[in-house]
Amino acid sequence: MQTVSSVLDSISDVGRDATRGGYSRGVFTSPELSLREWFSTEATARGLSVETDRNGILWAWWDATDSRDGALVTGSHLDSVPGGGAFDGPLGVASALVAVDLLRERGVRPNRSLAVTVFPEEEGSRFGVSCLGSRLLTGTLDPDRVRALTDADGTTFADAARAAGLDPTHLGRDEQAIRRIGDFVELHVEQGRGLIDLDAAVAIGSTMLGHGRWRLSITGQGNHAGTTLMADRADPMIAAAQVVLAARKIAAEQDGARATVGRLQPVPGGTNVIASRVDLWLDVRHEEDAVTASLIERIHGQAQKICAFEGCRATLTEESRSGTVHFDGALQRTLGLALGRSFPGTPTLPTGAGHDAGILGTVAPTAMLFVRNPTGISHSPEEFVERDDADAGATALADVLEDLL
Ligand code: HGY
Ligand code: MN
Ligand code: MN
Ligand code: MN
Repeated sequence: MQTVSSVLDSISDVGRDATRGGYSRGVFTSPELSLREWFSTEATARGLSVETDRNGILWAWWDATDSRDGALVTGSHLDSVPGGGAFDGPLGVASALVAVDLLRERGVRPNRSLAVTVFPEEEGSRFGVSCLGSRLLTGTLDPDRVRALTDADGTTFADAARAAGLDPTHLGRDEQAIRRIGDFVELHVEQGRGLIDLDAAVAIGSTMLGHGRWRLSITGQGNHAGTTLMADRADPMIAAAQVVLAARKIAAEQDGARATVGRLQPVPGGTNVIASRVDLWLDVRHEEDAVTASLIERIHGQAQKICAFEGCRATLTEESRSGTVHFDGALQRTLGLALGRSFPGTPTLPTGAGHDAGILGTVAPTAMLFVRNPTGISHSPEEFVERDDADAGATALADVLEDLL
């Protein structure tokens, strides 16, 4: 039987990013499309029947009963951040496939169907909106807005989805899919230091930090770097630099807050050109949704003041937002009991990262399992999971699925 590591080894060359390091597997780009192919092959080899739904979500079915309604669903995502690690997403998918092998080996006869799923654009790295697939499924995103989303090259989501074999006119809330999700359990690599500090291989998710993404466009006066005196400039890059520092200051003064500018794009982006515009993206998170709202408000207010002083203008656009999620209590207890057999004393752990399980929590009970990452680093090539911990995760997932089937 395959181990999680051997399943992951089979995709370890897909989407390697020679420039950034790590992996760049944007949704519906060729690396992610080949991972979708890989998933279908792996699932089919396990006797699962694979379907793609209207929103591009892959479902691999163990049809244990004559209905798929109220099924037990597990899975994660295969898209990555640019230069991301090997485990964020794929660990959950590979562990679900190995958990199916374990259930079969144990001779488990499910009382309901089981589906292993892959959600598209969880990272929102190509089209900007995180958990795009699960937001479409639950109807919390306007399909017209999604169709018009564009990537860095100006390709629309509609065109990318069509090229991937979807009919973009069918995007949107999927009542059948919602009926089919009886419970959803997602296994994921831990993206912080929690399991290092707890000295445990596996934890049950307790809460998921609320988070939002905003685009701030700062316009100034593009001009020549040599002929424009410093006093005569309205340089959006100078304003942007101050906004980045202001965001850091505002978040640092708010207990538990996180504010990140990981992406900043000057236009036109010439070495000898004073930018006419700078776009930057704010990722702001806090456990209390009202605090997240006030943080972005304060950062925006500061940005307006900075721009007024620098002779620039700032426009803020919200790209996506999700409230803090408290995972389903009953499901958490079931996970605790299931893990009690082989993983006594499994801790619970809050996550600062967002996941599809958070979005799906609006339509079904959801829970998460986290697997130790000994570097405590994620969204980076340094993200890691030891082989034994990866297999412990799959065993833990199989224990949980067995009790829920
Ligand atoms: O951004 C996040 O928190 C997740 O990794 N998509
Ligand atoms: Mn991620
Ligand atoms: Mn993830
Ligand atoms: Mn010139």
